[in-house]
Amino acid sequence: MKSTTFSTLVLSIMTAAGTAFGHGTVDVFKADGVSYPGPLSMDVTVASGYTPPGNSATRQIATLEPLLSTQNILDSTDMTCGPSPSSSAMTIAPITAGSNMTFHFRSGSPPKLWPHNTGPILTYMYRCPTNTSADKCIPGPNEKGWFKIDQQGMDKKGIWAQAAMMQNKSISVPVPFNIPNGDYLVRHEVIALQNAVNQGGAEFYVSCTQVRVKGGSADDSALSAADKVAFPGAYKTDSPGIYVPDLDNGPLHYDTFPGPAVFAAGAPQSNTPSPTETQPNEPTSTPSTGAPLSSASSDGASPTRCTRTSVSLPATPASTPSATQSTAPNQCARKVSKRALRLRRRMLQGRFNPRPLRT
Ligand SMILES: [Cu+2]
Repeated sequence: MKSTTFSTLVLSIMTAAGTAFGHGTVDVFKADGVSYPGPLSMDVTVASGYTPPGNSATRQIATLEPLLSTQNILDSTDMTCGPSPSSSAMTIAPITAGSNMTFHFRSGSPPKLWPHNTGPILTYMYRCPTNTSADKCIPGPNEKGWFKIDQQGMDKKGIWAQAAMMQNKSISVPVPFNIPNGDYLVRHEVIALQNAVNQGGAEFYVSCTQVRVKGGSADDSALSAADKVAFPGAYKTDSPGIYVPDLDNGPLHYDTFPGPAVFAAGAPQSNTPSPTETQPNEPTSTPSTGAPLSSASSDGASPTRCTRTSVSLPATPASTPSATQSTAPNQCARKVSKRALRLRRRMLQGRFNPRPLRT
């Protein structure tokens, strides 16, 4: 079967090319209206005419290649802040509690579009010890100090939050309104699941950004209820949400994220979804008052999301209610499966057409 062999060869070449030009890291981090460049990856040859970033608040990483979800890698210190990161970034970004920070991703240098549209985006924070500024803050590898502040999977239409990144949009992450003032590391984690039908196939893109929170709590009590985990240590190669064996046949939902529940800022009830939206280039400053979030009820009757796998593009920025961990069976899956298949077929037919990269 010559043609089959040829196709396989072409696929291999495409995969290799995708490896060379794919993957990536933070391009622009934005907080309190200020944009900070991402770090220059150490494995990227600087093209002529390309100016390396200046005052990055994000720690440099050794490579744009992903961390794969083998147990060895998940147990390595690369899972803390990315592959062999620098111990410090150039600056510390001030950020107001209750506001949104945004992450824009690139692939390669000079920047190209983020290449993946399948998988969730998770964000953690680590409170630096008293009198340790964020640029000198090094979490211990077994230290349970990371709490999850956000997770974005799919919206009700089955659009992955990550699909917006492939459309050159930024991902908006709300900073809890009542976390203690002071210095933190923000651990941002994009998980690409397109190969997650096999254990070890998920790709992790991890970064640590140095921030200084103001406008939050004066004391530390708010964090006492947070479910804190260690990186490495929080994930297993077969964790639900990392190993997704039925990805290609479904799942038509993604309702179990890896890691702990999202820290609920000041909310006594644990099932209040925090509104997380992908809002390109517009970090909205919406200090939360601690009142129950209206989106829970206005969104629809059920806190269970209609979620499914899809490779389609959002017509509008995806709005992803990021509820706390839910393993409830998804009642919407069957209803939307036909549409998911249609969207997937459309993608395969090559109608996918990302907008040109911004300059
Ligand atoms: Cu990749």
